[in-house]
Amino acid sequence: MKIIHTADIHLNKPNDERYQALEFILKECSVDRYNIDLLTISGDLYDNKKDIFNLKRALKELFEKYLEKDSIFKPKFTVLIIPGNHDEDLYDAKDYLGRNVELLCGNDVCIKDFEDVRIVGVPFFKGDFDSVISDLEDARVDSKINILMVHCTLDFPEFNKGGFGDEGKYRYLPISTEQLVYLDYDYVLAGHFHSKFIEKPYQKSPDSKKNWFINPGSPVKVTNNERGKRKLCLIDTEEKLIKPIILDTFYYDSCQITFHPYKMNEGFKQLENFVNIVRKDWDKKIVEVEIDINGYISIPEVKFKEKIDKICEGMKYNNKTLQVIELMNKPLFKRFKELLEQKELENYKKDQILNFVVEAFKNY
Ligand SMILES: [Mn+2]
Repeated sequence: MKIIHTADIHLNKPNDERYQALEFILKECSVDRYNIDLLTISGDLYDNKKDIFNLKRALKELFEKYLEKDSIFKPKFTVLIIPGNHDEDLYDAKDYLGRNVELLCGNDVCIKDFEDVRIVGVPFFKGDFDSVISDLEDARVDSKINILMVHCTLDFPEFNKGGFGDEGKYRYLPISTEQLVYLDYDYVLAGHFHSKFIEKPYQKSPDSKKNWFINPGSPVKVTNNERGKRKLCLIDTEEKLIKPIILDTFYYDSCQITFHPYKMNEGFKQLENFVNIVRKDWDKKIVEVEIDINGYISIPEVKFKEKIDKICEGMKYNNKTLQVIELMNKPLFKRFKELLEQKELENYKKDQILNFVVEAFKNY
């Protein structure tokens, strides 16, 4: 079975960047290249209940466009959705979002069977994962590949705070690796951790089968914690393949550049490198860029700004640099620098010392 897995789209209103991201995902699911059977959305499809009525109507149209119009696309995949902590109250078991779109909710544990795969969904609840462990044990079948859909926090070190969008304070539905090992599902298709794509194996013992915990990260920028291009996860259960699909959806990227007065070119080069990486997406208007420039410069401010403007070509930046030409020309500073250069020290150490001296003497 071929699956594309996503979560945390946080839809707000029809036709914004998040909504466009969902359309982008459905397009990806419809292309022959992937030929998928299933799209899984593990929670937080909706952001909040504001405008939910219009949103559901728009969503139904969108799903219909990709799942029902046989002439344009090949609507042969199913969509499975579980509620997350943002949208746990926003579903009604009677909601109809289109053909082959199914909500796994209404019970503590929901089962959807395919030929050789069993999907078990846990709709989000504010409680203890232990309370559903025995249901999940019962739901597992040996004759099939077992896949768990859950919106949760896991005890992996990758799950540090800041990665949950704007809800870093809360640890929703904490699950431990021991619990997952005990349950022994082949794949856990998770959601909730926005910032990073995580694929992590876990197993009962070194010689037992390898299971996978997969968290795709948000497929679109929700907050500035989600940095870099967004991804989906492609899973092929027969080929045992797990692969990120890099998306052209709206994302956020940032850089901080510290200028050193005695090697200005390095700073310009770093900025150029960053701008080159995001330039294409900037032109396509799919990236929000934040550039912070700080440190000390040894060329006149006007010249510096001209150079930065030329590199950034329209991208906005924050310039907090301080010009220290006078200090650089002071005989004492020159002498200190010469002496430092003669020392047998690693270059980065010399930089650190010089920075410290510039910092200490900048006002003299
Ligand atoms: Mn979320």
